[in-house]
Amino acid sequence: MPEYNINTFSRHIVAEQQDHHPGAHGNFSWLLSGISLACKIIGEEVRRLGLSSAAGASEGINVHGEQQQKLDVYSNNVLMDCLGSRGNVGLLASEENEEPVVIVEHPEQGEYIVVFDPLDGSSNLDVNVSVGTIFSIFRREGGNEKALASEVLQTGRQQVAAGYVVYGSSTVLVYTTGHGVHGFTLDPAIGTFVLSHRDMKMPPRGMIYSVNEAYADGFPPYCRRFLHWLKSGEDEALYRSRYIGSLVADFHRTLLKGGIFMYPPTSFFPEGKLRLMYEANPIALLAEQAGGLATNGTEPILDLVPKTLHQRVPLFVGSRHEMDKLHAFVQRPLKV
Ligand code: FDP
Repeated sequence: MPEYNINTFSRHIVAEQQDHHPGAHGNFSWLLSGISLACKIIGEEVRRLGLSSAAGASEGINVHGEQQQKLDVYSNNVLMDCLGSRGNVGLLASEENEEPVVIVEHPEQGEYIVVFDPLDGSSNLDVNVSVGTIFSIFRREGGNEKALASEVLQTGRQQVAAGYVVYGSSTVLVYTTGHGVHGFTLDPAIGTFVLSHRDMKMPPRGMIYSVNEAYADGFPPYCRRFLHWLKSGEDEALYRSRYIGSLVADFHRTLLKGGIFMYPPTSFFPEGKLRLMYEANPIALLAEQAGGLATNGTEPILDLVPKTLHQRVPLFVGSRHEMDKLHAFVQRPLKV
């Protein structure tokens, strides 16, 4: 009989649980399988977009005043349903909802919090560019006097897991529970995520920088100086530029090939555009776990204390070499 060895996402998370939490009852694995199910459903709709009625803008404007796509709303509903029915999720917080949704009030039953961006990069949908889902998982702190909704406001270091799914030329799920970063490719023939990238490491140095250069005149001086250095050819570095404008896809490339992705403060977005809780935090945990780094220019993203669910943050993420170079251009020393 031919040898057969298929390592699926479910099998991998159960093995991780046995290795690192032998006493666990499988609640966490059950939660992650809810995310994988939701992302398969969303991925299928993304693939059929030009054919289905889910194409185009919805009538709604989201909490940030942005035009929602029908698929943003659909993806949000799918995740709310798949995670809300697991029985162990206490709170769900999404880019598309102003406030966190309380699913199970009691922290001992609803022991997890999931924060997510259901469809990141969705302004690229109508031109067939890769989009993604990003998620971040926390444990409920419980037993304190805080309002339920504010339990979500934990630092990135407190994440128990984070990951994303990129709906690109293939559908790839990348996640970490703090024991390395692992990538799984959806095998459409069997409808299962199969381990394809074990223990991913970001190269210590890359040859690509990624930023929306159209805003460069509005960047702080240290960013402009760093950008100038990237293009100078000094240090035997011949950088190429790549910017998709879809965070998950831009980060996925940075994880695999190294280099740096930046969304600095701009004149239009003085605090940066990206969101701390459901964009920067999960990306930062993955980057650190893969040997890279993510900061807001001066502090590691994972150390920032969130004040609100939808707060924005400047994001610089990438290989150690490029991140060190960037910080050398920042006036204030980095507090790492
Ligand atoms: P989008 O608005 O299409 O959802 O935060 C959202 C995001 O995309 C990121 O995915 C992307 O990196 C960024 O915005 C792109 O912003 P710019 O168009 O300003 O470059």
